[in-house]
Amino acid sequence: MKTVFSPRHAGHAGNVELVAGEIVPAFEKPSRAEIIRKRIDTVGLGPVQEPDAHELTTARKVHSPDYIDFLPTVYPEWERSGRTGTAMPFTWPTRGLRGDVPPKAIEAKLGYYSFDAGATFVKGTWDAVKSSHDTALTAAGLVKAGERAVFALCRPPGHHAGSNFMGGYCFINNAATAAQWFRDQGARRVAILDVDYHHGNGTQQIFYARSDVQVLNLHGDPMDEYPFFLGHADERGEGEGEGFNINYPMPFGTSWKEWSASLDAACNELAAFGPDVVIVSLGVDTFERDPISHFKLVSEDYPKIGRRIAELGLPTLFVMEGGYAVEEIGVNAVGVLTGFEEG
Ligand code: SP5
Ligand code: ZN
Repeated sequence: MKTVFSPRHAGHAGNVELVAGEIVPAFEKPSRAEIIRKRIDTVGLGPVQEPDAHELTTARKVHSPDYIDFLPTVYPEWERSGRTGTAMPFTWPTRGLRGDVPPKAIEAKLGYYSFDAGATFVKGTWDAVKSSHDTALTAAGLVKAGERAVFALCRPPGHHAGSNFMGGYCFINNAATAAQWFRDQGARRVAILDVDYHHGNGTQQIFYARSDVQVLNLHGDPMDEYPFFLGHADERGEGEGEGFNINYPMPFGTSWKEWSASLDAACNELAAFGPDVVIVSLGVDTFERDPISHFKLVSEDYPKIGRRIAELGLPTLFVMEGGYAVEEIGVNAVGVLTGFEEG
């Protein structure tokens, strides 16, 4: 399997996050991608290439153009306003406030275009975000050109980014952008299978009213788990999109037996939809020792995920999302891919 990977992800480094009242180093850090990259060589998964630069025209179809224009301006504006360090939102236009007036001040814009404080900026963030976007589209191009499956080793991840909001370490929704790109290239239907521990709230929101992109999400129950405010089983799409969004929320402590039953159900729905291509939002934060998650998958389970997806017999684009148990992230993420290749 070919991999697309950009060393430019490393510019998005040194960020901090707020956890239970304390500022700590962000869990989403460069070593995640580097360890996966090394594991690809260790197991001999296949060649690794850098992405080609892509225009943001496709991203502007799944995100609002003003949101895409905002992202590269954040850190320069943050510095112009006299600040240093990590740029992070801290004021949001919630219920009863004016969320319809785009503000001028950078700290207000950060809140206007986010749902939490988890998407933070340093100097190299925009360049890394753009390289992650380019990685997904370059990998999509290889699938279109006939590869059975390609791995987009994206960093930062994307599935929490919605049409006009960032959050949860995500800025541009790489999987959604790739789905739109496949549609524009003539794919009639595209399925996104999101196996990250957290609900892909951005991906759901982007495609919620569409019937051409099916979105399937396996995740921690939003009654108890981040991102909390979306991802319930009764969210099935709206209008044209009714029936094309399917959620599989699961309780803390879920292990392979129950998790794989949801994966099976999702794969059956996916097969019935009959897409031309599958995009897997590949998070491995379902792992038993993930520091911020509560599922109980073990390393031996990840190849089984790949084998189940391979059974679909469809062209497949794997897009890297979350996973914070850094020591095992290479074994687990690449395990899915080797499992797929054996399947
Ligand atoms: C792409 C992705 O996986 N994003 C996840 C963002 C999660 N951010 C919120 C994390 C809340 C962590 N709870 C603290 C537990 C630390 N012991
Ligand atoms: Zn996650």
